Amino acid sequence: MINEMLEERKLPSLLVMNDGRAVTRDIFAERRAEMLAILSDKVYGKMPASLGETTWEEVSCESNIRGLAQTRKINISFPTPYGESFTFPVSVTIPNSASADNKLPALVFISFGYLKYYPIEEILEQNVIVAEIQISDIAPDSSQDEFKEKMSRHYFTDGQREPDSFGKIGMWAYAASRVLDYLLSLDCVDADRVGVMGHSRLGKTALWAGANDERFTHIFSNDSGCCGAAITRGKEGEKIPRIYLKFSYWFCKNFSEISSSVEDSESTYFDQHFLLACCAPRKLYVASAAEDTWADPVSEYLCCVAASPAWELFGIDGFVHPDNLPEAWDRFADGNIGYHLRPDGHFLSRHDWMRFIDFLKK
Ligand code: GTR
Repeated sequence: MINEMLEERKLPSLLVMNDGRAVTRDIFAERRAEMLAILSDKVYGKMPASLGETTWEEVSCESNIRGLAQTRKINISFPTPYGESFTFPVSVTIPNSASADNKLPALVFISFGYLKYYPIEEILEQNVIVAEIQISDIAPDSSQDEFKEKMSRHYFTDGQREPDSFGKIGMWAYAASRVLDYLLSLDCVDADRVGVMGHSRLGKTALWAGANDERFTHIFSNDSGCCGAAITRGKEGEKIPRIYLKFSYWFCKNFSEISSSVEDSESTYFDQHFLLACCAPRKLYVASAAEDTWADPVSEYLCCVAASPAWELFGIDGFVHPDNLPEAWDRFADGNIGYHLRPDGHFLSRHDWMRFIDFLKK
């Protein structure tokens, strides 16, 4: 049943190189580079090359959460093309149990800054380090700044972007990688379990961060929908022309070219399973919500199925799932792609967090 549903979406092939060669495990790295190039060029814009080391400075360190943890406020800086560095804050909460002898998993949480999305006490009780960045510190989530403020000011003269320069999603994702630079310098962080997570537009961002930066071992997307974890062809709810109309600043300028054609399988040669496949063979987790029809849980589920062959190429399980669509409360997390369908609508809940943390700790 699921394969038939997928066939109806008429997706471009994941494991065929642009020149027609079949992709084997030995050349998957080349295929990943091709897929990243397509997504960079047409959707999210190019990630800038690193111009030097990321540095950091601790601004404060306080005991927090009933003495369970400490919260360090750190300013992260990285060099930019015009010579000055760009600095943004991150709040890193580290359970007291963490040490060089007891390394803990860590998560970069790309955040809107709403506390209701962050059950921090329960996360800490699970012995996980969380580094929270707030996107407004990196680039405002709006087109009103005309790409002249915060990080943009260091990349564009008078807000002028090249056709393939990154949009806001790319900037937030780039910043998540700079936080990872910091986390990996801490001897209490388990480098084999460092994830990136975000909800909705920030779920798209977490996927793009994880697709690009292979040091992220676990990638978590919550309700990311259109241009995130949902297949575009045949998608319900939000579609490309609409997302482009309202949120073109999330993407590169070239996105305008595909905004009308991406659902036409003849003229577009990619879909969102390419984005998920760029995370292979690492651990990927996609969470959907049953009533979130704007994001489209069915298209998110099918995208996991469509991306799975990239993992299987490595002789490991990709998405292990039954031959039917999920029901609310279903969770499939035996393979290297995990998935759950929560009841209710579009938000980041305690339930989602706890499933993510299980997967990170597994
Ligand atoms: C919606 C947008 C979605 C999703 C969401 C969010 O308005 O259409 O793509 O990203 O915002 O970020 O909450």
